[in-house]
Amino acid sequence: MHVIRRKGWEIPEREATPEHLFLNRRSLIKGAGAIGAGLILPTGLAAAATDQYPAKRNEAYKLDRDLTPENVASRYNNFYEFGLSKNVYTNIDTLKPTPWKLKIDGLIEKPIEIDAEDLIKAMTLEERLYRHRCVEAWSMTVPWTGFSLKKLVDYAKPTSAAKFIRFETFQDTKMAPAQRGFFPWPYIEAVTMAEANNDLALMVTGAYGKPLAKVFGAPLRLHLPWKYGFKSIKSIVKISFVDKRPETFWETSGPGEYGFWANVNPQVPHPRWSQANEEVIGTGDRRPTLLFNGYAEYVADLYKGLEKEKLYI
Ligand SMILES: Nc1nc2c(c(=O)[nH]1)N[C@H]1C(S)=C(S)[C@@H](COP(=O)(O)O)O[C@H]1N2
Ligand SMILES: [Mo]
Repeated sequence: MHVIRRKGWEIPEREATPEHLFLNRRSLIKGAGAIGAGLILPTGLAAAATDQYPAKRNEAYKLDRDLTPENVASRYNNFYEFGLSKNVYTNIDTLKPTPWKLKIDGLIEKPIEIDAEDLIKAMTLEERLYRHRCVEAWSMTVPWTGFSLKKLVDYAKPTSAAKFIRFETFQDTKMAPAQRGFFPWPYIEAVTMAEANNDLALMVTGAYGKPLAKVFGAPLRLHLPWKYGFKSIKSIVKISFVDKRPETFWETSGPGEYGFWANVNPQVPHPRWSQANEEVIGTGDRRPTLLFNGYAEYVADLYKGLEKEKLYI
């Protein structure tokens, strides 16, 4: 079920959807079907935290296009824990984002366990308008609310041995029956410490002026707007500071197609499709894709000296 009408020349879903190489779609969808249809409701919101919304907009982050309407962005989602189609909003009722234990561990002063709600309350939130570019060659623009990942780094107090941050999503087949399927659950993502300390890296707690809806990865997700969307891990339960580069969910699932760096680059095609342009969801338009998704001035320096790495898959 799609809100977007595709034109003949657009990438067919079956080619642009990464999982197709790796699994039998049917078996997973059967699992997801058991959840039943539900409406998208901003449930699980921390009542005490809602006075943080809407947060003041940080005007430093400018857009070159319109915002994607909320009813479009919240009905076209990738969240494979809830199945492989874009209509996650129909079967995400079982996600329970409150209470939500978050662990922060690894190479830090001392391990932390905190309820996500308490962490969020302790932070000053801001709104940022960001572009989001999925590796499947579609994009949208969302007013996210959150705090810099850098603030979380300060809060965690890593030792100088920490070189990467590893993020992990929940694993719970009661909340997400589709996790019985084929993939190497839980969903894992990671960044270097330099990337984590870049201004753009955002811990997201809300969208569209409200605490995060479940489909967006409540109660806490990451957004890295210069990278393909799969780096922006949802519904995080554990954040670990480590000295070795972690293996990520998509690298493990499809190493020939998805890498650690995943920076947006229109000139480096995916093995099965071009990345030169993107469908702007909800508009019927395609636009040329921008290097680093248009954020090169913020992030290009991060990759000096790493030219031998596969920076763009
Ligand atoms: N835990 C988890 N995080 C995830 C995903 C997922 O399947 N599971 N999908 C990723 C992909 S491919 C994209 S494009 C974005 C989609 O975010 P959105 O639904 O807010 O647009 O979430 C990313 N984070
Ligand atoms: Mo994506």
